[in-house]
Amino acid sequence: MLTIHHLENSRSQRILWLLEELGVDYGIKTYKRDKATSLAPPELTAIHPLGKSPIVTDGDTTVAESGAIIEYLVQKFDDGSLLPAAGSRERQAYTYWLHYAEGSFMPLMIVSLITGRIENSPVPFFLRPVTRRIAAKVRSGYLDPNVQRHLRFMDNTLGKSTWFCGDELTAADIQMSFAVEAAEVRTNLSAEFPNLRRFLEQMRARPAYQTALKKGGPYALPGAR
Ligand SMILES: N[C@@H](CCC(=O)N[C@@H](CS)C(=O)NCC(=O)O)C(=O)O
Repeated sequence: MLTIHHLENSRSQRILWLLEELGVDYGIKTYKRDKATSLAPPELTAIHPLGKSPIVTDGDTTVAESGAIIEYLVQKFDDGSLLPAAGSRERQAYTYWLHYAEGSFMPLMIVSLITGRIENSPVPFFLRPVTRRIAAKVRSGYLDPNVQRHLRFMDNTLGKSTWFCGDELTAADIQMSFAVEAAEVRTNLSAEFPNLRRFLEQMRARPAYQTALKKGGPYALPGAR
């Protein structure tokens, strides 16, 4: 049976959503984060050397990396509903957003998470102005302008169609779901970005998303501030 190696409160939640949309029979092996460090437990490295989640095992095949897992599952199980037709404009958009989520946007969310940790780290009081200053410099000089540009870009895209690649849900939207959820907790997704808010609402309204949440257990992403 196909197994998803699912780390609690993590991007593997979107693979559960995809599996539910596809109607695939699968098993879940859940892993808990270390309470102090939030890192994945060492057992995951027995499944894949990097020890990150998601990982899917299917017979003697092991697939890691969300985008690669999505491609594997769509190729194997999709009947054409979550993958736009080859050669279409929607397909080009699909390839773009499938890569963009982890390739361009998530690195910014990781920098945001780390910057927040530096800001809030328990350092001796005389060092606090220094760590705060470093964090503020990263935010003003790099993070904030880049994040704003990306949020505007994503929001503008969703201003032109219901989903990222057109008016139908695709597996690239499922890949993007975690990116937008991370933005929700790590940035001010203010009224300035109404289409991103609508995206979150419409994906959360899908029965498959809700079933995946029930199966995956508690799901809360750490914020940055
Ligand atoms: N680009 C990879 C990222 C994998 C990743 O960093 N997963 C996180 C979960 S959100 C993880 O396993 N973190 C625990 C750790 O680093 O120990 C993917 O999309 O699969």
